[in-house]
Amino acid sequence: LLRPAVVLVTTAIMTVSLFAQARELSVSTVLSDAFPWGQAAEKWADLVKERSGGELTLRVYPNAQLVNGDQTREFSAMRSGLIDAAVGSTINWSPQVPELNLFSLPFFMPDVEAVDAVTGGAAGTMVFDAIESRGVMPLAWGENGFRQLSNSRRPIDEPDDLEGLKIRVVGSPLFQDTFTALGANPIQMSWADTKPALTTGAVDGQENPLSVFDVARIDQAGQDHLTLWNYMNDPLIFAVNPQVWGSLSDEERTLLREAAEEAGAWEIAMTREQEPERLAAIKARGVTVTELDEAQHEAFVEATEPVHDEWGPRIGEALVEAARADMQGE
Ligand code: X2X
Repeated sequence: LLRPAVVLVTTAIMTVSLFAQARELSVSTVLSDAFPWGQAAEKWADLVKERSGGELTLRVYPNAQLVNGDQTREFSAMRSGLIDAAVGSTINWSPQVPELNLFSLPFFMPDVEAVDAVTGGAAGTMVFDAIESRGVMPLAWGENGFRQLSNSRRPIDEPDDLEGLKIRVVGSPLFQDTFTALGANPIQMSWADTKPALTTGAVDGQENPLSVFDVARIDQAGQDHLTLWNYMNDPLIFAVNPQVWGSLSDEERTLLREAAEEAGAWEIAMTREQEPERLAAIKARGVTVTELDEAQHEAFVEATEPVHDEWGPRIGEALVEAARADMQGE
């Protein structure tokens, strides 16, 4: 026999669970939590779980598995609701959001101060508005990092050294133009195919941040030469499908956004702090590291100027100008 008090309590619990159903959102990433990028998403998930008391949870799906490894379809999948949320790269989303090519303009943002000025400035707001206008709600910034060039053939310290080298690039048209301008032979492929292609020698080189080179052990694929040229920074963006966003309470939205901002700031700081030790580890494995002096740097800048002329209008001159002004502290 159930006593009335027990019945009341049972009913109350059922009512609470009916009205406050725990909700799980899928979060796509390209890299797993072996990398800072995946750790950013896991941090976001941890904070959301903790602060919502488990009522809202994020489940991270790494390796672009929700889009079968096709990372340049991640944005479309999030827009259509196939994916609820993502921590994604500006490069991978640039085919759908041309404004994101801003970050890929070669030698445009020289250092982390410039990156922070842009993401935290008027240009950053314009980029978030562009993402929203293209059907996804952006919440916060993270960072994959400055992308460096590696290859199996020779040290590279001038554009001529790239002549004829097959360089794997992400399937984003700007990269085709940049590496063509440098005299290389760019080959578009997904991240999933990259290490095998390097290992077999189907391609000679690739470009990725130090954390990716280090964790993925790109040196094991015969990539003996690494040039530190900081030619572009690859920010990450935490974002949510707009219907999902619209279905959340104000409280949940604040929670989700603040957790993304905190996870992003945490991951950006960590990524930057770890760079010196990663470089030391890469050198210790026998990779020759080439740094550019001013004249060598300038030669790369000049060789890639046509990319700016070509892409400025596609990105939007107003955005490019706003980014320049942000960097100059105007
Ligand atoms: O594919 C790449 O090079 C990676 C992992 O850096 C991105 O997803 C942009």
